[in-house]
Amino acid sequence: HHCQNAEPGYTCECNDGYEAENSNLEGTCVGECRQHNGGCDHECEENKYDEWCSCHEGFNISTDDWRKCVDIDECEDNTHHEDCQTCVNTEGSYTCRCRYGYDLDPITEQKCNGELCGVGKMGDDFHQDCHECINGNPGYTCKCRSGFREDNSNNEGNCIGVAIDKDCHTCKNTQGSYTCECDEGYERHPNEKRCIDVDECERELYDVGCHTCINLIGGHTCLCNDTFILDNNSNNETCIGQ
Ligand SMILES: [Ca+2]
Ligand SMILES: [Ca+2]
Repeated sequence: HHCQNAEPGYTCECNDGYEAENSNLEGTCVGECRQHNGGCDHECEENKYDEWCSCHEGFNISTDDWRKCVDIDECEDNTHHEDCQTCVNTEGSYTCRCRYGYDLDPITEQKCNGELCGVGKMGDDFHQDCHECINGNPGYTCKCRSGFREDNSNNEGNCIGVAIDKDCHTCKNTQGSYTCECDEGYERHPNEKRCIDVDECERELYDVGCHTCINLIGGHTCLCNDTFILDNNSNNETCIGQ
């Protein structure tokens, strides 16, 4: 700190807390780094003029105390990797929480790797019944060939059979599509894959003993003339005399 000419070289007088070391021609003042690590949390550094503390990677010198090291919150100061979906600060570092369909990079643990469709294995990373895998965020969705519908309801998109109308009574699978068979009293809609009621009255598909035909969904019944009643034994589709 203060040098005096000497023979040979020079000697030093040091500030409080420092010791002169004149074992070589370059007299230096040795501070407390050699003793209690200079009070530094991490590293104590010094030269012949001064001493200072430095911190390991991921830490900064505290603004309150130059000896103290404080964790850098990489999440707060946005120095984390942009592919880190949810940044999680840790002491001296940070890691990431990844959304469904993404994995934490095993080497850095500081980004999320996704792209299930491009790099994934069919049947493993994405559903084997996914005809055309499209990377989503999160996960993926599927585009399906005609005759199939997309089921992305469970984050595990796939293409399932066909969209069966609830009014298709008995669905019969065909190559790439399906057809419907209908219960008695119904027939296939001329243009749509569903079953519709047959109007027996309009088509005169009723018994001669049915005095006034009344159409019902899935069947029909009759109004009977005076002194006649519906015949339960004929499914209420004819009138019998009392
Ligand atoms: Ca940190
Ligand atoms: Ca009917």
